[in-house]
Amino acid sequence: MSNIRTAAQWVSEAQSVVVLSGAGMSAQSGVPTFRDAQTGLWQRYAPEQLATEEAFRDNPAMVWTWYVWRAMLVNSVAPNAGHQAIGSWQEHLLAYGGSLTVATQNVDNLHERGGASEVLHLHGSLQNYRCIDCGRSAAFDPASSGMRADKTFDEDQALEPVACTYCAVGMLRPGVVWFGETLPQDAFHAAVDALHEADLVVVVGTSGLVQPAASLPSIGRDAGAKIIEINPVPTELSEVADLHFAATAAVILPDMLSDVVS
Ligand code: BV8
Repeated sequence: MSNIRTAAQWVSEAQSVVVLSGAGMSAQSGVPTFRDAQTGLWQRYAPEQLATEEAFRDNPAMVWTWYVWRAMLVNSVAPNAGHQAIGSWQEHLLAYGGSLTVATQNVDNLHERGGASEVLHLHGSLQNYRCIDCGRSAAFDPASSGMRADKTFDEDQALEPVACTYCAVGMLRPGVVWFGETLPQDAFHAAVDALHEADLVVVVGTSGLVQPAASLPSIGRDAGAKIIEINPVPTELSEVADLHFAATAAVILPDMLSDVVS
């Protein structure tokens, strides 16, 4: 039986599914993956160097501009066929007493805009902002910055950080998890709990380099779930997978799910 037929068979039998996604899930929507070469202002930095509190405190204007540009880009693109297939699959399972949990490393909202609900954001979200000093949540609309949502970045768009209107001391920071910061424990433990009950885990669009998220697929395997990986290239996680599709999310997910989603 072909791999796609095997996967479709597993999909038809699955009642408790977990989808673990990374930046590759959003690539075909036009959002650069996390380790794609940085453009413009950030060309000389690895993302790991920018996505830290230290980088923000050292150069708040540069890091703040990076996040506002990413938020504007996400708001200007659309969920792809892979996001939509996952949203429809979740709806199908819920209608028949099953469950599908999406646990994503992505800070965009494309799973939700593709129809998925109760999405677990292991690394936070670009939709939320808070004061880096007093911690108070703050409403911030990236469009208010006047920045263009271009696919690449022009340095003339550099922004000044936004001051907290509550304490008037701190600056607003994005509600993402920076390197060296702990993951939101409620989201992480909800993902672990779902993996303990899973009979099928689909790992899509992640290089498997960032911990502790990269350890999650093994929890599913140890709990007896079948593991499917979707990634154009082999990754750190490929040895955990029962099936690896060297393919892209927006192509293979609709194909694999064609029997269960309209
Ligand atoms: C923490 C938000 C406790 C910000 C991000 C062991 C245990 C615990 C921690 C560590 C550890 N070892 C090291 C650490 C430290 C660190 C870490 O993992 N470092 C790495 C670099 C080694 N981890 C942490 O700091 C975490 N915190 O553990 O707290 C602690 C505290 C102090 C000290 C120790 C421990 C916090 C990690 C979260 C960081 N924040 N994002 C932001 O976005 O700006 S991580 C960032 O990486 C994004 O969330 C991204 O999603 C994520 C993972 O990357 P991927 O999603 O995999 O993306 P990538 O570009 O790498 O790969 C894309 C893949 O898609 C590729 O494979 C490509 O082939 C594929 N692809 C491309 N196109 C497609 C496709 N696939 C399908 N279809 C396509 N079309």
